[in-house]
Amino acid sequence: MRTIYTEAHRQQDGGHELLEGQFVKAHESPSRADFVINRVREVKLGEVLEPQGFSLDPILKVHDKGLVDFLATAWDQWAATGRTFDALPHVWPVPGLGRRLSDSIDGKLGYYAIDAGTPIMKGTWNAVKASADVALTAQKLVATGERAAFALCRPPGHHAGSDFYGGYCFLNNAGIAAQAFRDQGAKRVAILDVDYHHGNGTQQMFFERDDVLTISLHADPKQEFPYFIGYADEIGAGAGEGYHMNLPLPWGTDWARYSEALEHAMKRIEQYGAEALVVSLGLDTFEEDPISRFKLKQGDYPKMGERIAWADLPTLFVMEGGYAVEALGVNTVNVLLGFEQR
Ligand code: FKS
Ligand code: ZN
Repeated sequence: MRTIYTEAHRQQDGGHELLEGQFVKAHESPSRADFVINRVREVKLGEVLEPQGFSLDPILKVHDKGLVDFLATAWDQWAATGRTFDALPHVWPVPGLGRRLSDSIDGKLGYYAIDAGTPIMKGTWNAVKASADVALTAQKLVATGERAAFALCRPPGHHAGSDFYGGYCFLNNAGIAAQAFRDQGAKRVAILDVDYHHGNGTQQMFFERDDVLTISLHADPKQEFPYFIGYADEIGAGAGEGYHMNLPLPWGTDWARYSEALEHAMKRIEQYGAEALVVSLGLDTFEEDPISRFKLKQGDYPKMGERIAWADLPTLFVMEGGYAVEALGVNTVNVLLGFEQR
């Protein structure tokens, strides 16, 4: 399978994130992609190609212009106040406070961001736009006949919704790609999210739609970020009722338990009759992940890839999370090799 990758991701290189009350070194770092691309090359997974440059149109199909304009200009607005460090929000429009869009960059950051873990710096927009281009380029390969492709996106995307960013994500690469499949004629598209964290942005984007089935397997929001969403009773609304599925799993989940949920998800995707599958591929379900609490092992990832392949669908893998960086390359490529085995 071919991989789409660009060095532009390096321009997203946050210093610190606010994690459980402390400023810690950002987990979502450029070295993550280095380990993955090195492993792709080491096992000769396939050709590695640069992304094409797309216009903003495919992004604006799923994201509000307000968010996109904000992301494109946020650093300049921040820097104009004389600040030389990363931009983070510190106040949020919770219900009861109102939600007016202030002229102040601090007001705007809180308006669009869901957390204080997602720093914006000078190169953020370049990296974010390039990451979406990576997804769109890989999507095109699959839409034009390749069985599968790997979009080595960084920064990740599944926490970003139509009008908000956060959780290390700015634009929803998987959602943008799924919409592109639709616009190119696929009647039904499925998104399977196997990142450890709930794909809240993807859920929000497609919640009222039946043409994109969204399924997320993740740590129970009773215990884990993003806390406020990701529960099993959220099944879609309006025309989308029955077309979203959350499979929350407890801390300590191992392959035995995980694979049952995956089986359930894959059966639903097969029954849905999807014409294309987008996989939000996070590897933070790994037992050694520093911010997560599942117990998947290195040898479980080929089995995950193999099960996904059984659906026999044109499949686009989109990189999401995974913070045990030294194992990230092996684990990611293990899923892709397992997929190809079938
Ligand atoms: C809870 C702290 C959580 C934020 C976690 C963000 C996870 C991001 C991700 C993505 F794929 F988007 F990168 N802090 N104890 O892995 O889901
Ligand atoms: Zn994650």
